[in-house]
Amino acid sequence: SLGSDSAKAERMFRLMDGFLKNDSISLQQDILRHVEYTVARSRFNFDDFEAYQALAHSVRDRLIERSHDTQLYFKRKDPKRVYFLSFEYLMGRSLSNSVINLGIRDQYADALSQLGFEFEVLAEQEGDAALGNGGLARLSACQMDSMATLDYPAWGYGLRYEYGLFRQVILDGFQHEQPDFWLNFGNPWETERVHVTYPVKFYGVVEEENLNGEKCNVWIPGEVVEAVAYDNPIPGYGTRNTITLRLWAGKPSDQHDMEAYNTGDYINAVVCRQKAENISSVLYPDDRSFQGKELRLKQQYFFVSASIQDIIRRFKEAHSNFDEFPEKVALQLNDTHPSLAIAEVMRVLVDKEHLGWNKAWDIACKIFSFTIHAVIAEGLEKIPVDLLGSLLPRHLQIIYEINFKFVEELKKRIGLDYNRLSRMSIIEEGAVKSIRMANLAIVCSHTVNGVSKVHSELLKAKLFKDFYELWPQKFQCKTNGVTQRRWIVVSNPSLCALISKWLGTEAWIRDVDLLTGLRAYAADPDLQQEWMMVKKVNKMRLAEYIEAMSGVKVSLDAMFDVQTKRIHEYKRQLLNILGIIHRYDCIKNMEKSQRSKVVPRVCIIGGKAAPGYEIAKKIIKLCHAVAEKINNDTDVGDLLKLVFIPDYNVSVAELVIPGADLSQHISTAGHEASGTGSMKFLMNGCLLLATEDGSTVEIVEEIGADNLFLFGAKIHEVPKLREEVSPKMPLQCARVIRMVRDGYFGFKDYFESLCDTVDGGKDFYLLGSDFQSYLEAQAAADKAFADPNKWTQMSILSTAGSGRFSSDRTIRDYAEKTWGIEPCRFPSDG
Ligand code: 8GP
Repeated sequence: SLGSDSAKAERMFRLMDGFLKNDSISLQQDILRHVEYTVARSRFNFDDFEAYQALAHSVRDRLIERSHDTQLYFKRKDPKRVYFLSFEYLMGRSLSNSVINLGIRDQYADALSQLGFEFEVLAEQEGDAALGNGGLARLSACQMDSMATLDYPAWGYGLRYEYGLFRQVILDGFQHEQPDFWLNFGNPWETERVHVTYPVKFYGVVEEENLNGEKCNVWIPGEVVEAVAYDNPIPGYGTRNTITLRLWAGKPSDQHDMEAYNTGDYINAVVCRQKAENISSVLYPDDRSFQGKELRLKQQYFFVSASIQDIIRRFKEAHSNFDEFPEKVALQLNDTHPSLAIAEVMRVLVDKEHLGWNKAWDIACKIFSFTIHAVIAEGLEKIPVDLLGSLLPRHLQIIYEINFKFVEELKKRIGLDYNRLSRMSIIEEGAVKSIRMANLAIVCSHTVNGVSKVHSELLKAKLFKDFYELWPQKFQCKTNGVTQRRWIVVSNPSLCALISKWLGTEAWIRDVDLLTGLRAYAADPDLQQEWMMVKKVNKMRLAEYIEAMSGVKVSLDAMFDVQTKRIHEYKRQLLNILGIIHRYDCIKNMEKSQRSKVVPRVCIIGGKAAPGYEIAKKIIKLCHAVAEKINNDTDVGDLLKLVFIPDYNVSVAELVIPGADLSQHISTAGHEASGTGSMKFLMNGCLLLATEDGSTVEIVEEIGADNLFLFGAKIHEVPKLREEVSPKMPLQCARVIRMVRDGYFGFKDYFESLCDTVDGGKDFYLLGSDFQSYLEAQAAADKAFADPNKWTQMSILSTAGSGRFSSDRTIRDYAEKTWGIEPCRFPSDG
């Protein structure tokens, strides 16, 4: 018999022979074992994809060990934890990132080569996990990496969409969307926790009941869906800590089925089962505006309810008194999408835990913090009251109650200023009565964060002015950051090695401020020479990819000028394309003898348009039409090429960013909350051509205005420029628009409405008024590029100044100033 618990543990430990080993032979054995028993292929006959699967499973084993250690340690120490609620995560691939963070990349590469495989080739087999749209979603992924690396006791929560962001396919220059059924070949990283499931209720009615003489509300649901947990390990770098991203999937509830089966409606009962799975099936692909759709609301509540149940269960394992809840729990709302969590926490504390309203509200106000990623009011989520009332009747009551108490309090503070009261109310009256989710989040959260300095100031001065005047102390700024592990170490190994060589240490991978040490060598000819070599190798890799994707051969001597991000009018890809047409026009009209003076360019554009966003789709088509013309013009040759990179995603970004010389971040000032792409390019020594918007303003503070190319109207100038009755269209801009209108690139009628957005009298995004200064910035970039040493020095200084834009800094800031949590590091770095 096994006897006592410790004897049991002892014996199990001996049976398992300690932890998995990371020497070459053990790794080879593990991989082969997974080929044979997990992938179920013969170890004498398996292809690259099967080798990748086996490899991934062997890495996963190691992640699981660490994740168990971490969770046990957290449980023992019982620190305050942060729960990061985000509707979207853009994780991309996991293999390279995992082995690098585990510190066993070289061991794996060696083991694989002994088996006749190349690590890089197998890593290419992995598909992207694209459970998000753009900036916000990739930010969540970067922040998870930092939370793990900095040893914070954190959990990420989200939804396990079966269809991630659509795949972009280009046919004849037009975008088509195809479903991304990313789980087709299984997902080796996740673990389904069949026992971690929670019922999530929808519809039904609320009844008042009498509980020990007190009235209480009981919600009788009309539908119950089970949420099942899928855990994804997030390893930290240089630590054993491995935290968890828990994603929920819909599963039919037995409870609900029984009723249907009992009524004899067997077929309908089975159909109902499928309906449950639909909840988590598809990601909404629009990052522009909220969707007042029932399924979207269902998704939001589904993930919020399951997460809150999980958090409360964990709390109750160690505590019985809810007074301690705020000492143990911080809940971070990543934008408004999870803000139903506020109503849900209130419902659980009041209706189920019977704490009483005031006490419950006091607790809620201490645990929630909120970060907003939007700039304009139109981007804020509003949920029609009727929709919420039918789907979540009890939550609607709770939100009304929160609002009633808030407005009463407000009247005491500001008097009967009805305009202001109605602006601040959580309920918006009007044709469609709605819940303003941002107002709900602000009223309850102890902290409201913007994502860059200018964005945070705009929130205070415009979007949430009324709230700022009421609660100035709530408003903070947490400038975004990105993880240098993914964006240098994984995606640019040659630059990583070069930086470590010159700094004499790899410590910058955890302590990114050390990058400033590169400043001392920025003018050193040896470093410059090596730096240029690294860029060349990365450009070569990118050039091969471009040729494979588009058939266009590009010259490595040309400046690689990149704009990759979601396609939006405010991000002004159209300005870029008009600038390219202008450049083309200039080359065409130049004396042949002058052409040798032109700095050759490869213009690279990539990004997805929301499926229903017509103008954005026309911008993609225009890019292709212009590319077709330019790339086939022998007059122009290598002086100018334009390529559109299809299906831009995280793994494509990992290839594109290290190979860029110049990158464009040219939003109309006041429209980009932060921008995080610029930070990735900056880290990779790419020079920026940018407007003074979002985080660019802070980048300028860090690297100096001399080391990038700024142009365009400033934020405070924008409203005045918009007021001009008929905006001046500079001749050069008018000329290129005319070329498009006249059908120079074909599709005359199709592009008409696109041209109207610029010269149709409104020019809301100020392409016309910024055009001249855009061309000047481009000319300055050409001039700088013509001097390779100068350019390389600026490039080194860009990387050297990028430390402030690491998500490590952002997360430390959140931990200390917003969440009140401390590192909890597993005591070993083995
Ligand atoms: C983005 C902002 O547009 C960008 O400026 C910022 O850098 C990024 O968030 C991270 O803070 N916003 C979104 O991606 C966004 O609102 N997405 C919603 C559709 C989910």
